[in-house]
Amino acid sequence: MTEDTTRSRIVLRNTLREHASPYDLHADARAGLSSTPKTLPSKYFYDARGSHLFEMITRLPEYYLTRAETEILEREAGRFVGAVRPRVLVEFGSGAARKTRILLDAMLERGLLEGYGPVDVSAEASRHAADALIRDYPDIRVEGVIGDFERPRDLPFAGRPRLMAFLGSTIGNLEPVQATSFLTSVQKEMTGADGFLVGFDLVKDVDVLERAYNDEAGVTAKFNLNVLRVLNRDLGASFDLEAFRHRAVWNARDARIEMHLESMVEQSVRIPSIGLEIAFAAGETIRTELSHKYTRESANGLLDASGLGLESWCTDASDRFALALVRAGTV
Ligand code: SAH
Ligand code: AVI
Repeated sequence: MTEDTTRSRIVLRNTLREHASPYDLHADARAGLSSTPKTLPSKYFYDARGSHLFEMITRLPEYYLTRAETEILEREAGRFVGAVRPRVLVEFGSGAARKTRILLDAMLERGLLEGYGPVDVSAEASRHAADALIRDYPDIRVEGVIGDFERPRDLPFAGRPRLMAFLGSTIGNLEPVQATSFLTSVQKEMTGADGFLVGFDLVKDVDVLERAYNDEAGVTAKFNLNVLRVLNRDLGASFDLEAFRHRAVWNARDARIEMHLESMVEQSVRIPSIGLEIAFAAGETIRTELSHKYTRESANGLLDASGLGLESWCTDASDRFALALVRAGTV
């Protein structure tokens, strides 16, 4: 196969700079850093370095999520694919698309696989994943979107029976109101032939949860601090990465791990491109990520509110993680 034939099997439409794209670092940094408490959306972690650090996180001994979800996929992928009989897989927040292969293999084995539609803000991760997939799946077409999944319009492969997937518990990185609005938008794009797999990390022992976000090797700390590098590079900000430290704590009231960057000293940081000078007290934090943990009941409530009907709920053997197969119903 020539390079050209290989390339022509990949189309990645970049919607990040489109009018009204919800991916707007200038606007989000201005709003988040001038609010109290200070916040930044977690989607800005994922430049090339951040995506690479996330891949390292998935291999950490403390980060059980990826292993637990892989266990479920290895056991159930054939059943999910047999139930939906999709010709294509559309994946939100696809990243390196490694677990994806378990679903693609199950589709291939049944002679169903035609295409893969990744939707991710990370251009680097998407290109890398697409290149690797067309190499390893000679008959697949990749038609993806480099863009924000919070505006899931014109999803790839409309008209084909699709399995949608939102793996890794990235749903947990959205506040419940945002999660409902995202799931509702996907539901509106789905036909009766489509199925949707949603991964939920489950509420569990606080120590296990906090360890998963405070690994011994300090990879999660690097991942968290990476967002300040992104602001320094893309907004000309002057964050001193040595003057902030990573914190991840369980918030029992809202059933979520919160990641913060704590200013270790009183300081001020300039971001000329958005006209901000931000004052930090010693100990003050920027909240950089929410990672909500679900129960079967709370997940069901979310799906229900989004017009999605639960067809099956599968957990790993230790009940740490769940994959829900859902169908579009009516709100
Ligand atoms: N699905 C993979 C990767 C999860 S990491 C897994 O389960 O291991 C989260 C992924 O979602 C990253 O690749 C990141 O770039 C992407 N992402 C985060 N917020 C996003 C958003 N709002 N729109 C599109 N992609 C987003
Ligand atoms: C992508 N997302 C589901 C991860 C999580 O667990 O919330 C991101 C992450 N943050 C710290 N470690 C991993």
